[in-house]
Amino acid sequence: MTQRLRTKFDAATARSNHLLTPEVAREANWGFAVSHFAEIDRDSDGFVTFAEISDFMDERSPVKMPSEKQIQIIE
Ligand SMILES: [Ca+2]
Repeated sequence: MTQRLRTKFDAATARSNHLLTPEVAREANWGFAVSHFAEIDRDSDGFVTFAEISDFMDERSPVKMPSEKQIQIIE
């Protein structure tokens, strides 16, 4: 998942110094990044870094692992 995201991000930002902007996302036909840009860009500086989109994807992942602290082992 992260590797695929990395590949997509790198491909999209190859000519933009590894920073994603709405224009770069649009040129790459990356609709998801275009439509969620404001949410992904947490510090609202107009650029999405890989760390930002990676965090965003982790948080909205449907297979998010429950916290280990919440798992009770029944003996
Ligand atoms: Ca940002």
